[in-house]
Amino acid sequence: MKKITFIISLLGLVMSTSAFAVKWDMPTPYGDGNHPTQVAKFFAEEINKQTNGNLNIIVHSGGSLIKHPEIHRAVKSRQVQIGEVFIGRLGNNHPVFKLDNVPFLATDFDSAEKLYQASKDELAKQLKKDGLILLYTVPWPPQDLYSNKSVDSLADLKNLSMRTYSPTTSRLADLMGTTPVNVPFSDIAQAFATSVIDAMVTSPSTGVNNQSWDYISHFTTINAWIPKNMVFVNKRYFDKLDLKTQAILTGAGAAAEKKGWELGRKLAVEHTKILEEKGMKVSAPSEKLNRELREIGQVMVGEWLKEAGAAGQKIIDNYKK
Ligand code: PCA
Repeated sequence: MKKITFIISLLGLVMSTSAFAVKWDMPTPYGDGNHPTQVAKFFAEEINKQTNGNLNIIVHSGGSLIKHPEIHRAVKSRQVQIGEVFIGRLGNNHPVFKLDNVPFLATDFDSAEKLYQASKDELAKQLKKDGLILLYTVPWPPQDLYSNKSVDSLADLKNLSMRTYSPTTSRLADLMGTTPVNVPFSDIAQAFATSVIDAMVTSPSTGVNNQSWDYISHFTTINAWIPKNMVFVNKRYFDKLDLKTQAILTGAGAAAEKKGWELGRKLAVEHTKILEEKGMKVSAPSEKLNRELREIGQVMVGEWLKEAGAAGQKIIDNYKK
């Protein structure tokens, strides 16, 4: 009798934990030193904890499982269950993804949050068309200008090669009178060292994570825009979870988003300070440069509205409300 009780309780134990545990792979594009990946790990740990290991999400950072350009497709085609991408990369799929990199529209965190809220429904709607559910976003600090000389006006950048990372930033490089060169995050140092690029617009965090002080001298705080990463899950996999687990996943997404936005704000300050401490020449843009860049911003918002039509106008109206 004792033996039977033992076997039954053992069975119960096995059933309540690992025997039915679901394992999900979560590819992320950036390495462990980057805050979006730290947020992804926090998100996965929360779910693991709250489900007693029944939903075990494994974060594969830095494109180790799937390279950045393939992650969206991999989740869409159910090769993996969940993943993270830089929103602006998908710019050619739909204008709402382009909006994430439009410069001089939302240049501080309060505005960026407002723009996110105004565009969130459209973002979720476009993901849904691919069978994906938006779980959370993580912003990068504002995008600033890295160069190897002081830049007083756009004339100082003329004909230089500018690193880009999305369709919108390629257009920006054009309008700045520079030559756009698409360089992935992991190749930045190499691209500067071999003179493939002379300048870039990205966050202070990118510089800190790539030790930019070793090969770039100037950092101008143009605060051009605040782009985001997003994490989405394939709906078919989400629907297979019981309701309680679904709620845990959504809840952990909300907690990750809160943490991500707090981190973005914090790192904007901390990482700019590190660049300065490491010897980069950090300065605010001149009035002339500011004016020239804002004019480009207006052109790009105009172009975006033309492309995005009524849905785009609605987002901008809501943002400006
Ligand atoms: N860093 C990433 C995306 C935006 C950012 O600040 C990059 O430069 O690729």
